[in-house]
Amino acid sequence: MPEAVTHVGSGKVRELYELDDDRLLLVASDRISTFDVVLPTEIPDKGRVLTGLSAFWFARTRELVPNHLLALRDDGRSTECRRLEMLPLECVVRGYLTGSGWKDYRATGAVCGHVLPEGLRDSEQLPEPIFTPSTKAQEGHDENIDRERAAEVLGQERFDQVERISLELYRFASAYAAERGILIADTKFELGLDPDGILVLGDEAFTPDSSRFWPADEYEAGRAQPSFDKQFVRDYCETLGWDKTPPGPELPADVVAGTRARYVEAFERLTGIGFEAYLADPDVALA
Ligand code: Q0Z
Repeated sequence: MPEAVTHVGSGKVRELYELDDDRLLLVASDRISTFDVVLPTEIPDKGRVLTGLSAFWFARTRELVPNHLLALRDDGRSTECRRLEMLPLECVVRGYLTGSGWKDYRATGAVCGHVLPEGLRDSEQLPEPIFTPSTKAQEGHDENIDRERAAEVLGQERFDQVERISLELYRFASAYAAERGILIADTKFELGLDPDGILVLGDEAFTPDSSRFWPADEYEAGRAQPSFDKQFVRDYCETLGWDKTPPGPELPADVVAGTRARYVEAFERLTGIGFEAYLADPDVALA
């Protein structure tokens, strides 16, 4: 990054810089987190895989909703984006019952105000995908909020639009991915407004960090599902008796190599693009 830019934010595995008044630079690192802890060992090319996947989905969903992507840089991990006024909630869509959705369902029979049929099992596909927004926590976990509260925060009309677009995006990407052997169990996006008040998709979209990717050929309701990308890391961490508080463990070379291969496999299956071709020219992801 030769130009002088101001660092404006850090995520667990990404950095955000200001290019000018209207543009941000989003840089995906090779850091990986598991059980909410960032590990000291990086996964080579993970940031490029996630940036390429996000760019691929932005290009393919632009007819559904405009997005913030202005340019992909040659490093394959940095994107120049339009600066938006982000909505004050996370847009979550669930097609399967897992994570906090499964927890809330077991406790109350409902998720974010969606009352669900009785007798659903862990990881079961829902009759219909549901929009389950959450608050943006400064620290710790986002908290699910019900549709009524979300409609108060956004206003009813904007809420209806955000829900409709979120469901359309999920239906499109989950159908596309399922044909390629990957189930997108759930996903989280961030939407923002451009200076004209137009709703724009920001942040990242349908990456394995913003979604749960499950291998379709191993799917079976009634139990927790293996993660497409992080399962080797989780399995290795479980062998250590680590208490899942920082600092996390270093990863051995075979776990790093296996995990890198899974990220590259997800990229290639979903995009149909060879990862080497992406590295040679990231703009192939947009074609
Ligand atoms: C995204 C985040 C990251 C830390 C702000 N187009 C946009 N306009 C305005 N704000 C954002 C975006 Cl993408 C925005 N985040 C999330 C990303 C590091 C926080 F890489 N925060």
